[in-house]
Amino acid sequence: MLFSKSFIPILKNNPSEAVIKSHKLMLRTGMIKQSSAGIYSWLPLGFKIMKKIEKIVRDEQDKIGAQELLMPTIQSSEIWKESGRYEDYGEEMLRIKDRQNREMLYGPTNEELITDIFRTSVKSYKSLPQLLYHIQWKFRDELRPRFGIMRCREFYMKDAYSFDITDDEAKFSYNKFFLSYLRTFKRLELSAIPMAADTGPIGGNLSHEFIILADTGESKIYTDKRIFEVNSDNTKVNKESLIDLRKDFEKYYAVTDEKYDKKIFEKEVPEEFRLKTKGIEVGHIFYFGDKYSQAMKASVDYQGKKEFVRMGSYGVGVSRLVGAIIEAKYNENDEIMKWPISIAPYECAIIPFIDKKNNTNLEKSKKVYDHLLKEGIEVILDDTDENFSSKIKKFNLIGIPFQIMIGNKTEENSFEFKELNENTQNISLEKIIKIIKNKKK
Ligand code: 5CA
Repeated sequence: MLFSKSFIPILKNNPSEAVIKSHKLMLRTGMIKQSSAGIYSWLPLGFKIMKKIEKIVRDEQDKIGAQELLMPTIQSSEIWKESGRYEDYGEEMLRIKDRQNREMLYGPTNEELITDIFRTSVKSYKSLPQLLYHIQWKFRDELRPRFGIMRCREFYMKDAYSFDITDDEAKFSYNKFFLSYLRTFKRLELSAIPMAADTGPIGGNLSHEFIILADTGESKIYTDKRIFEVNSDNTKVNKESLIDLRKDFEKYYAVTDEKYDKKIFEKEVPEEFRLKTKGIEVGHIFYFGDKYSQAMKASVDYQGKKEFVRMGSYGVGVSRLVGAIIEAKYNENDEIMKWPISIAPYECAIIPFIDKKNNTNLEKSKKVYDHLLKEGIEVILDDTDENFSSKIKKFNLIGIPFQIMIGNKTEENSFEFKELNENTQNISLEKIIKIIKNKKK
């Protein structure tokens, strides 16, 4: 991409309406544009990042054997009346009438719709377990949308649903998602901790929120610091290993506000390990047994009778993750953002010093650009005649992890090269390519 042709509407200063750093940076670098309260357009830079996050989320769902489908954003009120949630959901649900005066709604979540799909198609326990997911826009008419895309009204979510025959099997499914979430957040270079949580309007009695620590987070958390040391690498996807994994985490106190009990916290956690802080909820998983299957009559043939299936649901805030990663990675004082390479909008920026009278630097840059593209590196070349130091500032904000600077002193095959937050080095193009490719592995 040539910067002159890109659609990245950068603002000179931080926008005054934003209070947290992710919101400021997203508006400033033209990642999003508000269209009305809590509703945003995703501009190319922000959209590219979100799509890369989505790909990692999808990949980890596929790895535990979940199958992707796509349900619509607009749902009929009928199925919500069956489950009993049509009234319960209250004003957060956006209700719409079509031209036949039928009551419709913009889906805030999909337990009902997936249960309806399941019950019309699956008849025997032999088809279980079924793990189904989709990645789709949701709408919740939040009373106070704020912090940009962190708490907005229209957001992009991965929601998965599991169907099993027994409690034991259903918990195995739950634990598969538990592991897949740890893996997903690790690939996004986030340290997310699973915390015992309330189930709210989704229901059930087993639930974990996955929280990343951030002062600007809206969830209050109480935890034993030793939970950060738990290692989930090399966990196999079998019942025993997954039960052990849950136990490894659950031996440490880690709860959200609604579950907090001061007495238990102080009894279970030695003082030096106590941590009371705030965090951002990036994922939430629930086990609710036959709550929906019974209400909506979703049963399968099992041992000569009809048995209501046991269900769980599993959400990741794909659009919220964009903001959460900025909260975790953006150094606001130095105005340097560094995206993990796996989700960076571009992997490398070429930043030439451009002299209007002499275009040798631009020509050198274009050669490097072509070479990197041929090597499969995603690259953006700043061919504008903005001054060099503001170009550097701009790329520090955009957060592309590698920069190549090209000036009058650049020699034949020795380039000023830097990984953000590291020192500059003068090295050959071959070495640069090697470093970037290594990082991508
Ligand atoms: N049906 C369940 C699981 S699929 C469910 O809806 N869970 S949830 O309500 O916890 O939402 C899942 C994830 O979506 C949350 O963990 C959060 O990361 C994200 N999310 C929820 N509400 C918003 C919002 N208003 N703005 C941005 N992201 C949100």
